[in-house]
Amino acid sequence: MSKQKLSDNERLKAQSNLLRGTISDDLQDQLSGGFQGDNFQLIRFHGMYQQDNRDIRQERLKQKLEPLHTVMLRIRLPGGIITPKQWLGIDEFASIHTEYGSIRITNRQAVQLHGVLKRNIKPVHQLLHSLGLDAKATAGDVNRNVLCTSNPVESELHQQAYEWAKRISEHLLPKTNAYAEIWLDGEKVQRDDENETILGNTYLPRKFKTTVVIPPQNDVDIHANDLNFIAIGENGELTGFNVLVGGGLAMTHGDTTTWPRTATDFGFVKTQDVLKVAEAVVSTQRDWGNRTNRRNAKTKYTLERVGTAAFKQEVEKRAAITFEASRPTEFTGRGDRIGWVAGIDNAYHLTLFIPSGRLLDNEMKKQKAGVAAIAAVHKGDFRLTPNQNLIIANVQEEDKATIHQLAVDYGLIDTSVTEQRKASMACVSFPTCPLAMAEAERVLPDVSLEIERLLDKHDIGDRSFIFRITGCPNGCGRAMLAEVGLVGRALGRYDMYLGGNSIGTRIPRLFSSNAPINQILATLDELIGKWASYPDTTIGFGDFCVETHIVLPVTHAPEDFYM
Ligand code: SRM
Ligand code: SF4
Repeated sequence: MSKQKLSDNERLKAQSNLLRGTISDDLQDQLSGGFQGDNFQLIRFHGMYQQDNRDIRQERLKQKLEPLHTVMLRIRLPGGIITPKQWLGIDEFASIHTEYGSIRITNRQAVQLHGVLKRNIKPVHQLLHSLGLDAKATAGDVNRNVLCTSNPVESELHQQAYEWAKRISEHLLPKTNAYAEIWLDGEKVQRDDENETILGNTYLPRKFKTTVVIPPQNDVDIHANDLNFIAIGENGELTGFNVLVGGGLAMTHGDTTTWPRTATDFGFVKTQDVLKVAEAVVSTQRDWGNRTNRRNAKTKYTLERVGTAAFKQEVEKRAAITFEASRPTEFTGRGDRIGWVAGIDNAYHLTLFIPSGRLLDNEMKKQKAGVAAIAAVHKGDFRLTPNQNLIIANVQEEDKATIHQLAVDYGLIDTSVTEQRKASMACVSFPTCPLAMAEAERVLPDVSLEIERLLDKHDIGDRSFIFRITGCPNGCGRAMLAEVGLVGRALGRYDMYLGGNSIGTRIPRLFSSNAPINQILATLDELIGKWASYPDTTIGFGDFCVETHIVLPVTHAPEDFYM
């Protein structure tokens, strides 16, 4: 492989002077709203993507205007925890200085601000800094925002697990001073003082994703991630983690050298070895990952190419540890428990269902204003969930009524939301995502309504299945871990995958290709009808599809994925 030509991103990283490029010069050029040349890619390492509004792109082209360039900025929040004060700062910026005026909770527990004009980019980074936040490494070929199971009631382990998510995130951050210099007017440092010992001077071959998860919840969807730490506790004390490596969901239509893959179990490690193991997995992928073909550059492909045993052995060597046998664990679900729950610490937590994580005020709803109103009085914290919802966490008994009333007043509590709707997810897609092939977030409400009608029609309105739509095969909506997953092909047309399971441990299989939504719904009508009349009424829809041979299970992707 070393003889093959490196991908252009490798040149770009090598020539970037540790991620500085000429971003500062580009910032001065207010004639163009965009970033030029390598800087277009380099700003990603600083948490930003250049975008334009695709709804008005053609119109601007007709008028011979440059696309209205803005950036989408992604804020790093390990474990998704944010204080009310930080939220209020972001909320004000989103209202005044972004094209869409929205806050988007992502399915990796981060916040995205869409439509930030060039002149507002430096101010927003400075604002984040003043709030104790940053956008470091939320994009680019680095370790991204580290996820942690969000439900604080689930176990006494949450605080300990969350601390690990934060530590792993900090430990694996780029060490370059570029972010401080460019955005925070930080002092320039001597290049010799910057040492990218973990990521290397050309960073990773591709994006890298890490989670910390507390069974029985698999809300973080471990199999979408390169590196996972499954918390193991004894009597409320965290003793260590089972480590899983090499998950990932993206593929490319028509390219069978790309596929989704579940992560491989490497074994158990004690807490004292966590950072060593994280570093060893990252550095093995750094050195062994494919730097010639970005389509095959993620850890999942490295594992398949070198073999899982060889990769694991190398990690053990680098971390100077031996994995013990994984401890038994069981996942039972992935969803959020919407509504109030009592925590173990005499505090209460209110999980709000936020459709596709989009907080936006308009004539119909004022949910963004509602969260801001809660933030103004809330003394606990907020937690963003990997299902794009929001938890008002650590509410004291005496404050419960106030918070509840605010949530009701602003339409943040809607008891009519069905279990099916709660089990559904979509990626952002149009109008901001430049890679979108089909709608996702914007069609989810209508498609969900139709699915609810089908469940009612077959008298099983009390049942639900994990349903996800993703606007292209990059798979951001994690459709490739759904019981029914739609993957965009073209406007209005989707591939339908069936046979994932409710706990997210099985990849679904292609059932129909390039179909319009009405055809997909007609197929679902028939299949849901069969599910409704199946004697075992406890079986999930994905398992039903496998058990009745509607699809063959994918037992070992990649081998049997394209069968
Ligand atoms: Fe993603 C690229 C949105 C989670 C796989 N993703 C993008 C971009 C930045 C488009 C781009 O490159 O220009 C999208 C921005 C759209 C917009 O306008 O906001 C985008 N991805 C999202 C989010 C916001 C979806 C959401 O609705 O929540 C999620 C942000 C997470 C975060 O906070 O960091 C998001 N993306 C995912 C996931 C799911 C996950 O990680 O749990 C995946 C599949 C898992 C995986 O990585 O295998 C995912 N996104 C991708 C890929 C394909 C990567 C690959 O392996 O080939 C791309 C394209 C790329 O990297 O080249 C991509
Ligand atoms: Fe965009 Fe595709 Fe990701 Fe959806 S899946 S946000 S369309 S890159």
